[in-house]
Amino acid sequence: MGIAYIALGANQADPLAQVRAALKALTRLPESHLLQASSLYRTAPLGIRGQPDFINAVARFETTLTPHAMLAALFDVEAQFGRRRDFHHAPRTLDLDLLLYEAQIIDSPQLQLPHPRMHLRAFVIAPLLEIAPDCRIPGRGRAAAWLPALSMQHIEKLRP
Ligand code: PH2
Ligand code: MG
Ligand code: MG
Repeated sequence: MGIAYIALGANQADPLAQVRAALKALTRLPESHLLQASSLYRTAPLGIRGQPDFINAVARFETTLTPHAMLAALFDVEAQFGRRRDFHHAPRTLDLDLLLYEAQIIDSPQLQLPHPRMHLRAFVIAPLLEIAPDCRIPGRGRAAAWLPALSMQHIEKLRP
């Protein structure tokens, strides 16, 4: 049994509805229990130009899936939501990224844990801190310590 954190993101085809529907779909993730979800955030695209704003959120799960099995289950949900992998950073109806799994450090071709760029992304760190204020990122220290450096990234917490 492990605790895992997942980031949700969408910037196509009514992203607000996509992320809401994805949270509902994630309550049916095999061998897993959705414990808590953050607010939804409207966020400016980071590292990509000329794309619409994203809706992002983070959720915490308890699971008996292994990290790789969880990744495969997340790909299944992305596919259900019509995700196409046309090119790197293509606009997406739904992106589900495994951020953390317990304090595991994994560096395989399919999966890197912790997510290698999570500490550089306000759209991950802010929602993560909302549901896990004391969260630590293996190798990077307290998640909260990264937030000040990300203050120029535009994110807006949406009302429930
Ligand atoms: N995801 C990316 C790249 N850039 N920017 C925002 N605001 N939100 C995302 O989810 C996002 C991004 C790659 O997956
Ligand atoms: Mg992804
Ligand atoms: Mg991503």
